Amino acid sequence: MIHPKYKELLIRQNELIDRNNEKKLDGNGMYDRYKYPVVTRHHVPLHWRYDLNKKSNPYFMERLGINSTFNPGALYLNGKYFLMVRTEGVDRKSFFSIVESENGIDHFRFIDKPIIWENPYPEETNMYDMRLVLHEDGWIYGTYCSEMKDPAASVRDTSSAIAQAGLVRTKDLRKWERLPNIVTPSPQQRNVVLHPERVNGKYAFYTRPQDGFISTGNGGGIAFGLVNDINIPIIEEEIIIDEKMYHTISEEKNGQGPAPIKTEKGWIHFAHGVRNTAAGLRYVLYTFATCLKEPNQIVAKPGGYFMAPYGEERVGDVSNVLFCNGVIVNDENKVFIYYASSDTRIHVATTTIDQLIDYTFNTPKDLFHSLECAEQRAALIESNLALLKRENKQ
Ligand code: M1P
Repeated sequence: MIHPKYKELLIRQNELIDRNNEKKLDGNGMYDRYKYPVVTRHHVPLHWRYDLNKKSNPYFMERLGINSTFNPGALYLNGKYFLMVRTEGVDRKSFFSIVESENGIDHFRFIDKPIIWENPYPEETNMYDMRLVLHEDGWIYGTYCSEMKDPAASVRDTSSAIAQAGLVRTKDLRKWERLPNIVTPSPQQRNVVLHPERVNGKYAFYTRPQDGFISTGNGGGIAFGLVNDINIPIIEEEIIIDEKMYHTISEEKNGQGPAPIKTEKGWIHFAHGVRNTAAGLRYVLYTFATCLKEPNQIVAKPGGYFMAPYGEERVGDVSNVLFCNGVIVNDENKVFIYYASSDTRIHVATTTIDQLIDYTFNTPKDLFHSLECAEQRAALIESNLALLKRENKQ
């Protein structure tokens, strides 16, 4: 017999999912934020968490609880908005599951069951942060972080880990094929993203070489590498295209977000930059553009960040983190930026291709030194004061 509490909780959950989202009114010309997160752990279906049977679960306990839902890959398919959610159980293990919405800003619902595929890597312990890409070869690929215990760690060391780039593909988001892990010259990898088109006839990847699991060490920066055969994904050479840099938003490390967006002016990339603070690492989102023909050549890069954690977004399991690995451009060229705050829940921000181009190509560069930055701002102030004077005279 179904526990009577189920119906009660289901009504409350449906109210949460059916609630309309609202654009916040304090937009900055770059994007608009929304009032409510689009996916939280409370959106996860009750029958994924509770044993509904009154006999085996008399207190209606959450038997397999969910801790958080974050860092989703995103895909626009047949006019619908899909997110591949990093769904983390209370046991700390993340798995992938899909939510779907008709309009991209609210009413996201989990579909089917957690995603499962045949696994040739029994040592893989955790998996997360999938980037979804509809490639020109017709497959939908997912690259993700495949994590395992460091086999070289001493018996007492129960936290050292190795991160590698996992690769899967599908045609329908239901049946998944696991390909071999992507091999690179670097000992560790996270934030590996497939470019949607072939480059020089090859599959192209953005990577993030790193020496350690948390610290990138000597390997910092977003890199670019080519693969001859996607079924044997080996990147022989990684060339850094956007390096981490002293006293910037990506002083500590950075990483490609979702696959770049193709525009008439170039590929627009979202990436995260990480800096150190007395309170720990701070993750923000920035953009840059690369050349249409050579997506490993940066042609524009605004100074500073595009988005940073704000208000309640600043608090969560890993506070002060804004992370984006999923973006959608719909048929009307409206851009949906799916970002997670503080490794806890998922939000959306909307903008347009025109706004993104204007922001990425016309925002002043980082000049790297305080006095030069002050001069840059003084020039803006002077030109504005002159404009105000002219207009006020009329
Ligand atoms: O906790 C913040 C982020 O840390 C890692 O990102 P990166 O590899 O760039 O440091 C990832 O574990 C990511 O999932 C997480 O949001």
